[in-house]
Amino acid sequence: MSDDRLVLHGSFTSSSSYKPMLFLALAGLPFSFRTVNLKNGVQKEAAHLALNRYGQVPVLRHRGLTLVMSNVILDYLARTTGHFEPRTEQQRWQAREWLAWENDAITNVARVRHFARFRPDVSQDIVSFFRPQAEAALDFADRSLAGREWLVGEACSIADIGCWGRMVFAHEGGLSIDARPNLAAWRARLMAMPGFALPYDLIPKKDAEIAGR
Ligand SMILES: N[C@@H](CCC(=O)N[C@@H](CS)C(=O)NCC(=O)O)C(=O)O
Repeated sequence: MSDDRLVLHGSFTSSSSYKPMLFLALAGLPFSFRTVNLKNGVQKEAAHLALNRYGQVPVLRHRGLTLVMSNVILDYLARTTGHFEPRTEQQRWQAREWLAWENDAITNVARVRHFARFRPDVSQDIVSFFRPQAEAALDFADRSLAGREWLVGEACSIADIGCWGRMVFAHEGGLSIDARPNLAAWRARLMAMPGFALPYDLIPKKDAEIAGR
């Protein structure tokens, strides 16, 4: 396979995998998808740990590079392809600021969903602990979108893809986008973009070659 081909390793249940996957789908870029079965613990096997020392997905391989952490991958994709990169330097930094905030705050949405959906074996007190932080993160994003279409500048950027990508499973944790009008309108704008799909429709359950458009 050519070194120039983007290869994304991920899982269909993973919001972190959805983020770069959505970027590639919206950009219409061709790439190869390699599925990592989280349920079977493939992410902790030696072959995967050699790619991602944290034993997680996603991983992006490109031109001899191996990149991990979904927001680092979004940063790389924006820099190397030019898609979803804001126009001015100030905006480009601001987009990275949103990604850093996302990793601090919207991660709580992913935690609520993770423990509510995948860990019925542990006390659900943990969900009660993270829920207020998840609600606060969604409220902050909702307020930030008041009177504007996108988080940064006048067009969709990696800030929007990163923040939306990690809140996409909010409903699986009993959290509501619908109850937040600015977030709901922003989600509708994202959903109207060519190539948009929700994770279970977008991320293959098997290895796949994606043609792009
Ligand atoms: N900060 C990381 C988080 C990655 C992450 O939590 N990945 C999850 C799926 S969303 C995973 O691989 N979980 C399996 C495990 O930790 O064993 C990123 O943004 O990429």
